[in-house]
Amino acid sequence: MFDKILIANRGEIALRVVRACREMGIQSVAVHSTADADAMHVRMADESICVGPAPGTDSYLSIPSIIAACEVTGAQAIHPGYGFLSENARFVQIVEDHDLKFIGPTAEHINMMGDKITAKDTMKDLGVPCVPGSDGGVPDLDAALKIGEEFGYPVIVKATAGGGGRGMKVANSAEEMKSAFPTARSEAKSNFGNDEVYIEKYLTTPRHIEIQVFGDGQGNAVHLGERDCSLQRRHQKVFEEAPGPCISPEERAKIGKTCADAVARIGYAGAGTIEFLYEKGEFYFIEMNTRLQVEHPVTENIFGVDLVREQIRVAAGMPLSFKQEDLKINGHSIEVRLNAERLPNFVPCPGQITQYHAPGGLGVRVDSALYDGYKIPPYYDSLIGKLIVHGRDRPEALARLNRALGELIIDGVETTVPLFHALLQEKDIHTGDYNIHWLEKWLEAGGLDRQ
Ligand code: MV4
Repeated sequence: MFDKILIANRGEIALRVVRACREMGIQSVAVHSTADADAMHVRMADESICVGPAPGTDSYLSIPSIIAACEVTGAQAIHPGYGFLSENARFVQIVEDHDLKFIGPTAEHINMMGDKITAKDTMKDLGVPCVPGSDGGVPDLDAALKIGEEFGYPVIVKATAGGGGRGMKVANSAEEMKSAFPTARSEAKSNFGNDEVYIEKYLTTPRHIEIQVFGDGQGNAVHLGERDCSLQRRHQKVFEEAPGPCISPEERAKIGKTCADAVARIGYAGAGTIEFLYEKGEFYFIEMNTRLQVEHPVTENIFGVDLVREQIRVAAGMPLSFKQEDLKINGHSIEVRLNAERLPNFVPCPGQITQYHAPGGLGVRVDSALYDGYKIPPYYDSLIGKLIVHGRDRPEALARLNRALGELIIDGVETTVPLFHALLQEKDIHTGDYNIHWLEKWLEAGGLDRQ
């Protein structure tokens, strides 16, 4: 096992990794920008080192600075958290070239899933159900129009180098395809430096269901069920839950086994998330994320496992500490993202926290790097914490979320907390009757005003 791990991240996720390290008896090294010298992750780690000026590109994303920080502190492994360098295959290669361990999958697997056409081809070959559409890249408008006729409109044109909602164009007719295709292509070229695009049947009212998988890098893998992350605004998740309110135990076992078998076959190492659209009882693969996700705590809650601890064990060459048959779901968990943003337009709202009080009690977890007097810098993502509740069933989790939100105090900046109070008034949230468009439609209809 490693003696010392460097955490190439900030905020709540850096703190999350510090906690796993401490429980495992591993020394932790925080890195920070000049703007984060007073950050909680720096205070809580065993050591810290400055890696550059405030902008992320000059600090948390600076590969030479992160590698140098490992050499200076004697860290043997790097945990990337999410975002920043977590899915950067070039970084992983450089880490390995310096005889350090990257806590995550190989550069090869990151590249495979980073290219969305390759990811889909791979998954299809492994028996994972995919959205019907083009067989790989679509070279020109003529070919695009043929695909449109074959599968029927609406279809969606996606950049192979895109993902997470970036670089997509919907075409409702052949006429619309005449502009959607060239636009998608030129936007892909300018945004990603790669103009290759593919086409899928556009699913109009799906849910976003993602399967948590975990591989040991030796050909063994398990799944840890699904999360429903359909409540999103502009591809930013705001509310996530596990298990999915609409997924039966039989469906879970079937899609879960398909996913676990797929990642086992490719020899995948560490945590991964296989994203699906789910409509009318069918799963359609869209993308795989090769990192630990923001919403991993809901899965940890219902399975009673520490996913960061498992990531570290697997990176150190140890086996998974559980087998598929050990993994049983206990209750229901919901996460809400606490962002320093001003409603109703979700405008980032950095500034000083004048008062902070975290809720507590049975079934309440707060993953946050906030403290009284903390000054949220304007340079990074607006996520300032996550409130995660666990109950014996979904109604209990919702009641506990309501109770915990009532105890939470964050003063000095505006946050997304009022959004969750409003959502908890909605019948559809209580029945679980929502899809990927529900939140944006509700916001447009003035959902926030009708409290
Ligand atoms: C789709 C789709 C409908 N049909 N693909 C958006 C993010 C990226 N991961 C994939 N996305 C979508 N792909 C087909 N064939 C609708 C979306 C989509 C979406 C997906 C998940 C969660 C929220 C979303 C919001 C808008 C569109």
